[in-house]
Amino acid sequence: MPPQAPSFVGEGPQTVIDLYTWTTPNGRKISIALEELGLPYTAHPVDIGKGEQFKPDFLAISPNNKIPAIVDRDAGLALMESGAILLYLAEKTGRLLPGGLEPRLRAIEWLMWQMGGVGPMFGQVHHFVKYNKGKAPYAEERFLAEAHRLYGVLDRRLAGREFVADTYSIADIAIWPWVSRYEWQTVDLNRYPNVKRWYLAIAARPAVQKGYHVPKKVQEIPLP
Ligand SMILES: N[C@@H](CCC(=O)N[C@@H](CS)C(=O)NCC(=O)O)C(=O)O
Repeated sequence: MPPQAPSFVGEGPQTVIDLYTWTTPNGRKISIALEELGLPYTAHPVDIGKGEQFKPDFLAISPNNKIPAIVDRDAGLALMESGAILLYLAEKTGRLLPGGLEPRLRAIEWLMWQMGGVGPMFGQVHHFVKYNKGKAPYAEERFLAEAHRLYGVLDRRLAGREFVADTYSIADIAIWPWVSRYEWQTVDLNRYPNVKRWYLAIAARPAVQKGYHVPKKVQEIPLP
């Protein structure tokens, strides 16, 4: 049975989640999840290139001075850290996280894999390989090798599986925007056919196509 829409959508005064975000993988995770869930939200751009993440108003919501962060006015709750926000949105709506102990833990397991592995490692690849090429060859080599190892892990996980936790979940939503930077990582997705198939299937989802361009459109979704 398709999941029920959360009861507060479209009822009474508009319930609004304020999303503080920028055009980066961590930010896009949340706009994609909000689009998938059909939750009303307002996106507030925080230009991290201009240092807006250090403004006191933003630090009151996100003390680690990083996007994304949300304020749920319904719940009177401010939250930072994309993994925590995804879990919160899934809990709030009862969607994008499977029921049953093991399926639920599998989704959380792969969400944590993204948070502890893919995000930090791919982030270092972007820093050294894309933005500072030639300055630190050892760091380029080390983080690129780690990125390829992680792509291999993901490819094996997706062999014979549509999504990382079987059904589409916040784990896929957390991983996908990082894979969408495969060109920055100099990674040829043809080397990882299961990842490529999964990536293209998620890229075709209307909610992903909308959420990717929040808070503004920078480019089309890269397609291998
Ligand atoms: N673990 C955090 C990482 C967030 C993060 O690294 N955000 C970056 C953009 S993708 C940021 O705001 N950087 C600004 C800075 O470091 O000053 C999460 O998943 O939310």
